[in-house]
Amino acid sequence: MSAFVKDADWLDWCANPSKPKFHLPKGAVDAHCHVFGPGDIFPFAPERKYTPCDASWEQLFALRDFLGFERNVIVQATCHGADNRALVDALQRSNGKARGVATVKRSVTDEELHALHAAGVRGVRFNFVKRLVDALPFDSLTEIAERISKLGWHIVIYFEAEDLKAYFKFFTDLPTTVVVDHMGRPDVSKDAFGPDFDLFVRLLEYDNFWCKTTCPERLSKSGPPAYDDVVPFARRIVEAFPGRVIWGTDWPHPNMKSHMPDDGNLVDFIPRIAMTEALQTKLLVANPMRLYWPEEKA
Ligand code: 0GY
Repeated sequence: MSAFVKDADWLDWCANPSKPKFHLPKGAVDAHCHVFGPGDIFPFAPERKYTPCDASWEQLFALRDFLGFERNVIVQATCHGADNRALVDALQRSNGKARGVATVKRSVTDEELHALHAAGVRGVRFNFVKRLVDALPFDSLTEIAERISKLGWHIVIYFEAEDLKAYFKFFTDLPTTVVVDHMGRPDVSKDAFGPDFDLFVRLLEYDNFWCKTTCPERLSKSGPPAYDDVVPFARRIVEAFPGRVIWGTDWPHPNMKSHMPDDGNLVDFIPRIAMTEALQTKLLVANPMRLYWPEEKA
């Protein structure tokens, strides 16, 4: 019996995804995914805001192979807080085929940062989504940013669109490459060329900013399988910033309430937002390789 009971309304990841019709290019990277536990081995954090089902590294790597990806970027999930053991274990079991984004506190030591680097961590995540975390104060984030910049790491930021205006200066003052999760969570019932999304585009005009054109399932109001309402937003970003976009499944899709996506169907979404082979190769191979495996020159 697991020591953890998942939330009553928790939706489990899809155990039987469809085979994508879209053939991923050779070397494709799933650049946003997570592992959960297993809770009996890697306990969920006491301060977590949700308790998920387990989602192990074996299951993640099986999905990678099934969908046709070659590598993963595993992002520390908030249910593990700043305890990165499940992430590090997955990285170490990947034979160099996974890199990671960790969560750290101000109290993290240099030795701990170096150990994370040796395991394959290349970034930290600053999360401003209030339902997921109690955000750290800005001065501690600034201090962490300075320290990790010396390792050549980047910062992944996750926030809600309505908070962008308030955080804009803090974000653009960050001293590293900055990668934005899920296109800054736009309200896709609005115009993809309207003032709200224009503000997000202005953020990406800073050339140290990158964007994950991820999570149609999370953003869509029109829903699966087509997620039509997300297409113009993602396409706008892919076409305006082709050298600074990446893509990932977001498996095992924490906190989905409306439905659980079929990961094969999510892969089939890619050619609708990156419409040429050249854009697809940048999004799925060249860009994530430059960010996470820069030592492997093409
Ligand atoms: C995502 C999105 C979510 C959750 C987390 O770390 C997390 O708990 O990232 C969310 O609930 O929107 O990127 O997986």
